[in-house]
Amino acid sequence: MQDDKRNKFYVTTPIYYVNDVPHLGHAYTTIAADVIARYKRLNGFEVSFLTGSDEHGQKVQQAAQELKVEPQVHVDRLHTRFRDLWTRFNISNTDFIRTTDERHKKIVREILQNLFDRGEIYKDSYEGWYCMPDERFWTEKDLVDGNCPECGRSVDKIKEHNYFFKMGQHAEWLIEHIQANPSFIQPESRKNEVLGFLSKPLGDLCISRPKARLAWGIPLPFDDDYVTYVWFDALINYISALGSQDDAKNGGFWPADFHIVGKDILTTHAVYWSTMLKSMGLPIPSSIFAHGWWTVNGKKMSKSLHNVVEPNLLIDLFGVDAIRYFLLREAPFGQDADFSHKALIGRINSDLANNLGNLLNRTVSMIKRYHDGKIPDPGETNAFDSLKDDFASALPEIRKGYDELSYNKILERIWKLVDAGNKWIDVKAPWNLFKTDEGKKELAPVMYHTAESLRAIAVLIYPFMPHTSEQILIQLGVEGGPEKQSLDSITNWYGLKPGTEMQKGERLFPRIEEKQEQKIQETLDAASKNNAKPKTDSKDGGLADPISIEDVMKLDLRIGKILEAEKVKKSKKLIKLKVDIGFEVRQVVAGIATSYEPEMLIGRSIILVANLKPAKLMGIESQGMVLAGSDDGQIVLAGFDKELPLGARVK
Ligand code: ME8
Repeated sequence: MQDDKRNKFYVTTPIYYVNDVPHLGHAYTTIAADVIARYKRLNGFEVSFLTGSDEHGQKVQQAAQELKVEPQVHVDRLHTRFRDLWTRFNISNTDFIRTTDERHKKIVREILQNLFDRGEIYKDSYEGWYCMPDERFWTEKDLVDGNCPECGRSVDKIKEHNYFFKMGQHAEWLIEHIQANPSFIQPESRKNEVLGFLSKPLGDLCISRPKARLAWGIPLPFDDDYVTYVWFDALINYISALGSQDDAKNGGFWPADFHIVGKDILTTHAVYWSTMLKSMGLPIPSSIFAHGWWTVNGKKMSKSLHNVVEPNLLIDLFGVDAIRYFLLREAPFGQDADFSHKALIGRINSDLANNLGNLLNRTVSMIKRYHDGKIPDPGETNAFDSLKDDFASALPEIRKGYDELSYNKILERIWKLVDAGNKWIDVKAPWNLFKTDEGKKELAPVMYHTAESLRAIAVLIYPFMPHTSEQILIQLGVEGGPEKQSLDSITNWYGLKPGTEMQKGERLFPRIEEKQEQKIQETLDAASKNNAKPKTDSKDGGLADPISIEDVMKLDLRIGKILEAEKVKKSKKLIKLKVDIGFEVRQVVAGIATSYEPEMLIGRSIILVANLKPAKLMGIESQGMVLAGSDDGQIVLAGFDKELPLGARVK
């Protein structure tokens, strides 16, 4: 990390796909970035903290088509779900970039033109396998069982002209850089994944998509028939948000100190982005941190699995800071973790209510009782320095934790200090000191140091739990909020002014009792039932009633080949097909236009329900039905790994 970079610190999150529902996984990354941003501010850094939304591409175009609105209208509506969630989570981002912002599109086009002029981008014909949902090309050897290696869905063979970025020339220096800079890819364990990727020949990157296939993107400045590949567009957000590629004009924030991303997008950041920057003549980021997954019952959260944990509901039930704390305390940042409400409630009751809440409540009520609600005088003696020393010795460990983004270790260390505060009260037993005149002499310094330890804890937890930190400081009568405190004030101690009147504050972290827990569980169950309601076309539930083998045999399924395809006028969904099933040619009307362009269909093998009674769709007779599956509105035609003769029966 470049702590000496002119006292400026730049941290980013991925820009999230605007058409996804924001879930706890997205919140995780964004909260983690918020914590380091707040920590750096406490250390006097000027911080640029960027998040945003990724708004171009096939899925957005398709969803907008289905809703019969312009894509821009669609993304204008959708991106606010992320913005609003970040406000609720108390995220202190300094900017929110959208890839449809003019400022972004302008810089993307400038960069493309510059690379093209310098011969870093060239046009070539390309033949490969294309995964529509992922908008990615694959080579034959990338495919797994003939399917997309990323999402497992079917791929289409596509031959077309496209533009390529000369990425292949960059492998050597990148490997050297990764090996020479251990903090470039963090955690350490992820480094080998990237090196493994780079050990295979690194090809050039296809960075265009023909407009005929995908119109919703940034047009290439040197060829209006193409738009920019979403990843080439999206990665540039980290530069375009700064307003310029020119260091003098971008406020001196580049290179980024941390790109915080999930492990799914490490390669795009470590390889695509680094090589893009190199050919743009810009330094590469100091560090890319790829964290682990939040799973539910061992499965990655995903909209299509209906298992996403809805963050707004969690905030309503448990409060913002409890969730921020839990997410970063529960598992090491680089590793996967399984989410459960039970574990969350467990942490709230033990760490927050019993430990921190208890320290606060005891301190405040004793100062009220013994010192009239005013911060007492610590006196001259250093006989009470043991608590102060505990805090001072923890600070270097905590700082180191931030350099490595070991959030769970930082919190663990802070909670040892919370325990030390509680233990101090137990050992000093102010209630006994209050009983005798001799004891009363010690009472004021004991209570001062107790209160001061609480101030120090408020400062330490500020990056993780800003609201709680603020509330504790209010109760201690400290003015100006946590941002006005500094980490050095923990070593210097004596931050509280004797005689300051304490203030009434919110009751923080009441215990969640068993009865309440039951109610919470009911609310969550109801919500997840709603979430899990199978759609009629869902792949993971909603099975129809059983049928017999005789019923199955009634279906006459045949292999066919599409000879002609054209869109049905005035229909967004229907395509009229001519299908050869060996012994005759059928006219079939299929509802697949949201996922297939007619040109893509010609010559394709399909499976036809050949004995379906003819029916009219928009006045056109359909003599059969084409088999297809769907995932989140994406329709995928059924087919076979190997060519079969036309008219062959499928059983
Ligand atoms: O990939 N656990 O956007 P995206 C933890 N637009 N983190 C998770 C998660 C989970 N279960 N699910 C998602 C994109 N995330 C691109 C990024 S950047 C130039 C373009 C988090 O909406 C995690 O940070 O699919 C992951 O990398 C990111 O969301 C993916 O967000």
